[in-house]
Amino acid sequence: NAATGGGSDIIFRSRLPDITIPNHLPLHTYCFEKMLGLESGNRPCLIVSSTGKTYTYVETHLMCRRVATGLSNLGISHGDAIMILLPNCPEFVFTFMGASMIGAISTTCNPFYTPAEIFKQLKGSGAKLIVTQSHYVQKLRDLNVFGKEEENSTATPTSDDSEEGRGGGMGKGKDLTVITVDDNTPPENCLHFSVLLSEDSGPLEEVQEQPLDDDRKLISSSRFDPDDPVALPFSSGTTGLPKGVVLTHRSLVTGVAQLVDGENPNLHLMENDVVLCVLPLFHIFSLHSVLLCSLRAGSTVLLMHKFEIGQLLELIQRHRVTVAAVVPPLVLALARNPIVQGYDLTSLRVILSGAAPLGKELEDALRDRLPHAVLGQGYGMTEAGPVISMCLGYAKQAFPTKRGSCGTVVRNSELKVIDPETGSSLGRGQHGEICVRGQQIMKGYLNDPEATSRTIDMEGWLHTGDIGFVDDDDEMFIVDRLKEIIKFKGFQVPPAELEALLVSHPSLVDAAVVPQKDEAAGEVPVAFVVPSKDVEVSEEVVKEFIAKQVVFYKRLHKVHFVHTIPRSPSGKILRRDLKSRLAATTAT
Ligand code: 4UV
Repeated sequence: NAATGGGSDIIFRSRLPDITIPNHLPLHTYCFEKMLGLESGNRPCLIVSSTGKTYTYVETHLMCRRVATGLSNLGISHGDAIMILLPNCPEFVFTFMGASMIGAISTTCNPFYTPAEIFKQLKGSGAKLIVTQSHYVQKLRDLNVFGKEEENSTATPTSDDSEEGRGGGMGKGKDLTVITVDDNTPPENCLHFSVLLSEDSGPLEEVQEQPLDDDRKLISSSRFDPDDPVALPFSSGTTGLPKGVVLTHRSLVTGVAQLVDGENPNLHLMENDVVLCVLPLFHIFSLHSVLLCSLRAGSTVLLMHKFEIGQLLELIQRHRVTVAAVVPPLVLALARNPIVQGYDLTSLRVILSGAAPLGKELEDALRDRLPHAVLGQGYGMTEAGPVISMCLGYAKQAFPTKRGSCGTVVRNSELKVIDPETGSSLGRGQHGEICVRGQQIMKGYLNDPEATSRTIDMEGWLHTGDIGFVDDDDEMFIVDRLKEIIKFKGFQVPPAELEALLVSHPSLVDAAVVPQKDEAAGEVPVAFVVPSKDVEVSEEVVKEFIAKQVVFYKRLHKVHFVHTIPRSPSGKILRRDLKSRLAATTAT
């Protein structure tokens, strides 16, 4: 029985035994550890779906090392942050792993973001270099990040950022290097990715595990601490604006090992697996559970630049894809789109859905279509490093699982369910807030100790803001969300960000944004706004005002005009009231 009462807490654990995890290693050393040998080194590591170009493990590792040297030559060193502003492509992988090799930190950013959204992440992360594609460079020009020559010729990012955008921090631009990866000549003031690949740059001082018996290494410039940050994705967590989530080498190595290491791995990936990488690598689900897990296991990653159902089906058929990580809207497409029947998808043996709730009917529908595949869910959160629970049907020696389950807590980790009011821990079948503890969780939010201590308590428990329960077979079910976040097709929509934009409109005095259920997207953001006295403002104007400033999935789907926003005595928006008001209006 995996539930034990440690002190007064009822703690749930995996059905798989704990394993030894080499989380003293740097992430890149750990990921490439098994695959650089004579035989395995020539196995395919990355396939670029648009061109069919393949990189073996040895080639991939070499490219990562060259990029590490190149970054270093451009002045990036241990502890520096760089931004990866790219769709899925091999350069994403080379840059991320190359940065890891020199102890630098990658902040991964959505290239579809508006200039203002990119700017906030750039400023928040303190990134010194950006790797992107030529056609996103204009967004950076709008931010005035290119220094003197362009200082007077660009637009301000947004009304609320304009001062910082022009004056301080990133806006100065002189310290920022922009690198483009496409074949074209790089735009003005940018460098081409090939500058990172020069071969005559001398030996690389790769960060290495700290040898206990070698004093020379201790004084080398490549000092490495497993608690150094390596990735800095942004997430709004349980409340507020997006924040930098500090994931260290130790957290990511632990997280990957919890899934793919051990005699009976929870997610059994093999060298002959072809793993579909269609979910964006800038999100932690794909970065961790597709890319890093595949590298460690020696599988092949099929990189898809963007989602298009016909192309996706064709690729699964052509490359005999065996493992697919998906989000519920993709399950919907696979289960319901009639064109699916025209393709041979029998190679698929594992379908992993995550990042948002998967309806049981949808699960059944896909299972009917693909009876030979194991369909299940993983439940994760950027801050949790990221995987909290994973379907045990994917284990080498699989366990039976139930529909609707989000898996079982991963090994080498503890989970408890608490009463959100009292904080006391609850037993099986009881609904409460999910909390998780283990070496995989984030170190904290970057430069935000307050938000960190609100999320990770004194005993090391990370409070997820999700409501769920654990059943008699140790399976987890998520039933609700305490926290503010809205999930549009698995993408985060932080209400606080939209509310701040709404109240910056001269005709609005107060605003609240809540999720509304939606068949295709799961949830969509809708706003309640209070207009200024005697001012006429239309729904279209408000929608357009937001649409101009945010990425497509944060756009408002409906605006309700109200006299007041319900708030608690302390001023907190009573979101539940608004959500039930919404449920009542949509029901009629
Ligand atoms: O921070 P985030 O955007 O993070 C994620 C990560 C999901 C992952 C990661 C690795 C995996 O292997 C995997 O299977 C899934 O989504 O958003 C975190 C919030 O998303 C909701 C929940 O509210 C989290 O706190 N969420 C994530 N997965 C599920 C989910 C799920 N399976 N069912 C319901 N809600």
